[in-house]
Amino acid sequence: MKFDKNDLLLYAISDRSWIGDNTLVSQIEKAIIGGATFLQLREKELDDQTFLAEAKEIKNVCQKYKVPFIINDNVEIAIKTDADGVHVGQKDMEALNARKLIGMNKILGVSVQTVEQAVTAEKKGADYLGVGAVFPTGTKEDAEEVTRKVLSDICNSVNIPVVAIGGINKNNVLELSGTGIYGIAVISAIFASSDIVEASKELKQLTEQMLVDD
Ligand code: TZP
Ligand code: MG
Repeated sequence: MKFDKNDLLLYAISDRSWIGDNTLVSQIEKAIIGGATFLQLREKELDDQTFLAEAKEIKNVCQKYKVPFIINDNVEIAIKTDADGVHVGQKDMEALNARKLIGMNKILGVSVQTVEQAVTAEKKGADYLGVGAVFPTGTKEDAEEVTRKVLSDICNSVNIPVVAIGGINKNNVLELSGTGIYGIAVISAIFASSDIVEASKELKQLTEQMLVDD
């Protein structure tokens, strides 16, 4: 088994724009200590060499806590670091290609915004889907909005687990109850916090509550 569906409960996605005087690796470790159950390294600007070195370091932290380690977009770095998987968007490498390159034993996540994209991604080999933005977000400028109905239609249309993403925080996470998701993927609600451990802890508790209310 590559991962347990329940590992998707609190999916933390890194963002170096919030690191300030800290290091990304220490921020990520705090998120995991607080309760993050899945970790995606998302880098948009780094050159390959720096990205690779950083990915190796963060993979070690994830391994220490037995948290699946996923690389955003960059299949080559995922392969080179022997990451647990890779996550691709609709504008990135096609899911089928990514699957061919990483093999069957690695985790493939795909971002989708429609039922059609979701069904296609599952056919092409996705292990889980990220669906959003479910709320307005300032983190991804070109994020398209996905309604609650579409989110729930997607959950009903595929056999792989779905995580919601986009603008999710402690004040709105409970609104996702009843949609059929397995967890939430968050950037700023964790990494923009001045207390990352506490922010993760609180979000995890609320997400568990949201799923129980389901
Ligand atoms: N994809 C859709 S919305 C989003 C991504 C990467 C940004 C999520 O960031 P935040 O800060 O949790 O809204
Ligand atoms: Mg992408």
